[in-house]
Amino acid sequence: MSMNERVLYELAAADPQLRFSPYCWRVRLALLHKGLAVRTVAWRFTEKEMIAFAGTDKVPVLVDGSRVVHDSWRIAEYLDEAYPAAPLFGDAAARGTARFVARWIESEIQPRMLRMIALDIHSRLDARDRDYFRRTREARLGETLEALHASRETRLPALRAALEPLRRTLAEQPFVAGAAPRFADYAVFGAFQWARLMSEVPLIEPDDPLTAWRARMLETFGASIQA
Ligand SMILES: N[C@@H](CCC(=O)N[C@@H](CS)C(=O)NCC(=O)O)C(=O)O
Repeated sequence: MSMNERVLYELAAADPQLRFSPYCWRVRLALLHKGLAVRTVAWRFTEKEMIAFAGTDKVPVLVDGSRVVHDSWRIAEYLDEAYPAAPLFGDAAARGTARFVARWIESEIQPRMLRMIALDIHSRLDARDRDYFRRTREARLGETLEALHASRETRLPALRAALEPLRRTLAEQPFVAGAAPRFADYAVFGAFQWARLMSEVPLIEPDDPLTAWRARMLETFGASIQA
């Protein structure tokens, strides 16, 4: 790896081109936002030694020349510090509110999504990751992947209801951050990208303001996020 190279380690499915981590998508969009080129590396759950140099067992990991940063939020803060043009947050107050959006999505929305798509994720994983994913997620969720899958229709209304704050926001303004997309949008988009790429389950209805927002996001970023 050359000294000035920028590399992003991203979670991949059996198909190495299928990158599905919600946290990795946040960073991919942040880099696009800033117009920074990156080489991405496919990483699997069980390849812990590949990212041990970064002092973590989770992706995303960004290597930017001599800097190594992990954790999507810390990577976003690092990018704004190192490349102030095209800010991901704005001022400190906007960053504070974006933090709330990211933490809300992680704690309230992604766990609900995971319960709906866990078996679909499992079926798309590389063979060497499947046992690890099943063991860790069944322990975390307290049910088998099959049991979660069988009851997912009954949980869909509660997920849609939980999205109401977002729905009301996007009925009043085009993006989560306001007039244009910023990191708060990328935090939300990562979750939907994860679900969309790994499962067929329709989480949002066609006439939902969230559907129109997602279309605006896909339009803004084009082919690079439509995989
Ligand atoms: N707080 C971290 C969370 C990162 C995270 O949970 N990454 C998942 C992929 S979505 C991971 O690498 N998990 C490894 C594992 O479960 O062993 C961030 O925002 O980057």
